[in-house]
Amino acid sequence: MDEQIFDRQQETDEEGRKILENLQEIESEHVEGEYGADQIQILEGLEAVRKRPGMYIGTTSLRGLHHLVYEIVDNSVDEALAGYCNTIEVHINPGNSITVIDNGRGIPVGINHKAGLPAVEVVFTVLHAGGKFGGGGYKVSGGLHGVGASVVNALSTWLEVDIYHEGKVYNQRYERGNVCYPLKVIGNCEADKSGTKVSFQPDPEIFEDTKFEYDTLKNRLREMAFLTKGLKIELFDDREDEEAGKRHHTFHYEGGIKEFVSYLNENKTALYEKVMYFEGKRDDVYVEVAMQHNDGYNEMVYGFVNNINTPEGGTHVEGFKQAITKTFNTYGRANKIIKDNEQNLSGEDIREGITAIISIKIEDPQFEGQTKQKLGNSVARPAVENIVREQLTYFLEQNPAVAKSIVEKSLMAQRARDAARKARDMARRKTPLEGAALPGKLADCSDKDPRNCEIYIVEGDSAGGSAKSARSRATQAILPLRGKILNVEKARLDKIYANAEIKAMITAFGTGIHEDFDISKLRYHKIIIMTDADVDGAHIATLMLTFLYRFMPELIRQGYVYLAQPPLYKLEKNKKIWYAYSDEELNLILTEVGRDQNNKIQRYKGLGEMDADQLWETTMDPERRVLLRVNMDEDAESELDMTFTTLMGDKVEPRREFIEANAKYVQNLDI
Ligand code: TTJ
Repeated sequence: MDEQIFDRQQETDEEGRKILENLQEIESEHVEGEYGADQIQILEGLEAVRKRPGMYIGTTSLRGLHHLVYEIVDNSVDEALAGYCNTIEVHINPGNSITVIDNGRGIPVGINHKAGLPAVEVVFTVLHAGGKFGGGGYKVSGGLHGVGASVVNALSTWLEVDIYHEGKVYNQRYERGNVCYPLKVIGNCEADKSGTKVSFQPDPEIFEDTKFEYDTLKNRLREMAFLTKGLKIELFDDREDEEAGKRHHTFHYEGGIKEFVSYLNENKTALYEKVMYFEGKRDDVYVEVAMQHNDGYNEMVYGFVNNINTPEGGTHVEGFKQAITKTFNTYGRANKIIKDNEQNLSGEDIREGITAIISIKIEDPQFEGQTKQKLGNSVARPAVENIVREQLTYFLEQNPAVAKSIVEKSLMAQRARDAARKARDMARRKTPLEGAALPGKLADCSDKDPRNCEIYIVEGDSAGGSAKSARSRATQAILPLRGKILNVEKARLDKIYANAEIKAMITAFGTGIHEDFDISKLRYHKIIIMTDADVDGAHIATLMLTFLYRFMPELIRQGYVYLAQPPLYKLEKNKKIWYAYSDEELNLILTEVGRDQNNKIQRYKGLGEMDADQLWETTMDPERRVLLRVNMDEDAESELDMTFTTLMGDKVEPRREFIEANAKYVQNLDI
């Protein structure tokens, strides 16, 4: 591997040179001497960003707000990938401005002759100066999300940049994209210090919400650190007004994605000790793969291209899958673990319980698919396939005990899968035309237009009964489930398909699952999980969310899944009634109505304590209820698996931690 690293260093030097060259070629349409005309063009460019921010950052929601930070950090990560930077600091400042500091070479301060401006000013004021450097080697910025630092500048009330270079500190400030003054020297620094510091304040005229979520940044920055071995990323919450107080995290992984896999398997039981790690370069595609099986049944395969995750997979993930399917079958046959009369292992069998990261760097990534999150470059397939096949074959020969445990687990998976398939075929045969019949316990609604329809999944038969009498029959369906549903994290497919509660949900929704999943067949556009407002209820809700996430993640991604919010308290006073959904709310109401002995306060312990009218009024009436929509952070999806593992996994400690943190989780609805 030493050779490889050496190789890469030479290339990255080359990269730096190319970027510099590119930087001098960016705005060829700018005519020398016409500074005024150039300025107008720049301003028009950034004005376009402010007019249609969605076109540049996708959304002006909280997600778009956080993308501003990733956009700036990506530039520093590029400098780290080029081999010139090993530390990045991110600060959330009081007032929700952000500061990013790196110890790279510093954005060039020299005059870019074509623009007649310092290069740094070009970076922050010319649209596309960020990502579109052209053939400048692997860059994290300018990928799927990469829009360039100028977009961040345009969408900030102010932005300031300091550059530390050869003993001097350079500085420039912008307001809503406009230059406040020419680049100037504001002081001296140690001669050997270098780096870039950028601070910016997202514009409340643009963003719906300008308050950063520490955990959102934390999760994505952790992922970035895992993906860039050796890079230290620090996050500081310097806000004064946070209940949580000042927080700080440091992420630094010498092992990179190898440690990423260990982290994802942390709360599971690994099938063998080692995390496999394969690395190489082929046809200009730099490939890194890390994998380890656990004794569970889920597949966690995450693809990244230039540090951006690819939830829809693509050629890099296909290459990986092909490689392991072929290699394990070849090994199993050669070593007689798979008998001559037995069928080949399928890819799914081999991937049962696998945790794998496939991270590639490629010069000109092409993204395809519905949401442009699927890698299309065909060159990536054989690159990953060959590197994994070669190095995995060698690994298995060196580690026969590991090889045997994986092939044997795969054989068991194959048997379970066969059994599940037979059961499914039987079920299908019963109702060949319409698919399986609707479950007996379902009280369906009469409206047949899914857009108008909702289904309440209710914990317990008694609450189910109340919900059935309370509901609006036309549009609300009720499916009562008995007690705790099966934990799909701990069960194999045959057992999952045999579970009555799970079968009922699958048939009621109408979409099918896995490869049969078809969202256009969804029978209800709101799937509402209704459980008691206590720890047990939260646990049941989590079991259901786990099932939905593992088997029908699109329902969550597309925003069809909700949590009902039953009240915690009822307050009766002088024949008037108030409902409170939290302790704070109860306090507010009490402050308003006065605290005296006329108050009758009831704490609801479960849905069952409410009669049908109360349930309707407080939790089910579309005019009055509060629903929480479940969403997930698509920018750090790997964290989601961690959450579910922590919740549902084997080890006892982490699970307790979760249940304590659960109240927040359910309220935020971010899973
Ligand atoms: C580019 O190639 C020549 C030497 O400097 C390289 C460079 O620009 N490095 C660089 C940029 N390091 N850090 C940045 C950077 C950091 C932040 C926080 C924001 C931006 C836009 C760039």
